[in-house]
Amino acid sequence: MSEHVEVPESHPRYLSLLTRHRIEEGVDKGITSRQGLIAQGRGEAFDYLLGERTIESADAAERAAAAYFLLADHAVISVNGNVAALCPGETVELAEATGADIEVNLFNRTEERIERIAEHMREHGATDVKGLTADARIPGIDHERAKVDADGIYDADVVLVPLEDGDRAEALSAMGKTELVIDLNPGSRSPRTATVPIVDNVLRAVPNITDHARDLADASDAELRDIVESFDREAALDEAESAIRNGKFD
Ligand code: PTJ
Repeated sequence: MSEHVEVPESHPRYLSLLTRHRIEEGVDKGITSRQGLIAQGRGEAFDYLLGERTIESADAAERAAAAYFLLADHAVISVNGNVAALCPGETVELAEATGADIEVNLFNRTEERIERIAEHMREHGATDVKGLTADARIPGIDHERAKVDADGIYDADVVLVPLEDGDRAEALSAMGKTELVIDLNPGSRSPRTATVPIVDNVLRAVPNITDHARDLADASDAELRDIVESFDREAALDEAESAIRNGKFD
């Protein structure tokens, strides 16, 4: 069991410590995999170098993601053990603001963990959680992340995949889906494959996409299309890389 530590909000590393605590709790509750701890450490290092802020190009990517959500016929938010531990309520809010489905999809898949995550999402207000049927397969993947719901990710035209592994990102893109990827490492295969690479912490990115979606709720399809067409994915990746390489320690 993780030790319970009260972190004062005035602590300079408050958010980072709170995030670690949430991931630890996720592992204790059987929601997050132990590999999720390692993924969190990797993400934290990139976030530190980015200055733990949403850079301008990430905000533009988040606005483009919101526009894609609103233009979609069927959007799905893919949830893994880290996302469920870090931002369950915020993920439900994003689904509500955009009309997207929520589907649990795991790299280290066990039926028990799928059930626990679905229950955890329901406790945070989700009404329908997909991923339990797993009656379709993403072609070209030979691990557990290939298992999806036929009326969920398999059918979707737009999929948000936070903290993805590169294999599935490539396979989803080969299926012709619009992929919105949140990943703090701009060098990872998944943001490099994504239609919209969002180089930001999932904790900041998810609520910011929701804010943009609410802001764009009355926009016409022409305005939304204009936003997605003017988004430059290569420039977003370059800017994120340069922010990381040239950032200054405070
Ligand atoms: O719950 P499961 O079984 O589906 O497993 C989920 C993890 C994340 C463990 C699994 O997909 C995995 O091993 O992922 P990787 O290959 O470690 O990739 C995780 C990526 O997410 C890395 O590029 C990290 O930099 C990034 N990352 C980690 N924490 C965050 C993050 N990106 C955004 N926000 C974060 N908080």
